[in-house]
Amino acid sequence: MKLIGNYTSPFVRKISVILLEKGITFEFVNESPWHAESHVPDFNPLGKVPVLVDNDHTWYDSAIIADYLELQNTTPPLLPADRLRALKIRQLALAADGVAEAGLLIVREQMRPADQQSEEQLMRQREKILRGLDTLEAAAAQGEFLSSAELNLADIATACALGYLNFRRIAPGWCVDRPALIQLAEKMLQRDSFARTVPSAA
Ligand SMILES: N[C@@H](CCC(=O)N[C@@H](CS)C(=O)NCC(=O)O)C(=O)O
Repeated sequence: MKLIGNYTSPFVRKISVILLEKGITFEFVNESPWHAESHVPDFNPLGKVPVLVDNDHTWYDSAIIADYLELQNTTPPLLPADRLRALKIRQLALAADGVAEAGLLIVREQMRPADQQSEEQLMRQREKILRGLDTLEAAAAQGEFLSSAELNLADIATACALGYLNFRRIAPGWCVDRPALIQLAEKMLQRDSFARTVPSAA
C-alpha cells in the first residue's frame, strides 16, 4: 500500500494516523500537490492529496480512503458496527475536515500579494472554523461520538484539524472556552501515531 502526500496536509496526516493505529504497513511517498511538476494529478484528477494506491486501485479523498481502510477489518475499528452511530461519527469527522479545509483556504489566500487578498474570503473561512470548532467542542463535551472511551475516526480527524490550526497559527485563540477540545488534543498528541506524523515546515 502506498500513501502519497505530505504531512503538512491535515488530511494526509489523518490517513497516516489511521494506518499507524491499525498497524497497516504502508510506503509513504512524499509529494506536494502544489509543485508544477507534481505527479499527484496522475493519481487523482482533482490534484489533491492524500492518495492511497492499493493493489490495482487508486483511492482519493481522505473520507473515502478512511472508509476503504475501515473495510479492511483491521483492529481497532474506528467506526462502530451500528450504522447510524457510525454516520454520526463520520459527520463529526467531516466537520473537522471542514475546519482544516477552511484553514487551508486561509493559508492559500494569505500567500497572495497583500493587496489581492480578499478580507471577505478570509472572514468567511474564519467563521467556518469557529462554528465548526463550536460543534466539535459541544460533541467532545458530550462525549458520546467524540472524545468517548474508544478512539474513533472523529477523534483522529479533530486532532488533525487542531494540529493544523496550531501548525499554521490560524485562529490562535481556538482553545479559549473550548476545554473539551483542549483535552482531546492533549490526549491524542500523546499517541505514537500523532507523535510520528507531526508536520514540519514546508
Ligand atoms: N477533501 C479532500 C481535501 C484534500 C485537500 O484539499 N488536500 C490539499 C492539501 S492539504 C491539496 O492537495 N490541495 C491541492 C489543490 O487543491 O490543488 C480530502 O479530504 O482528501
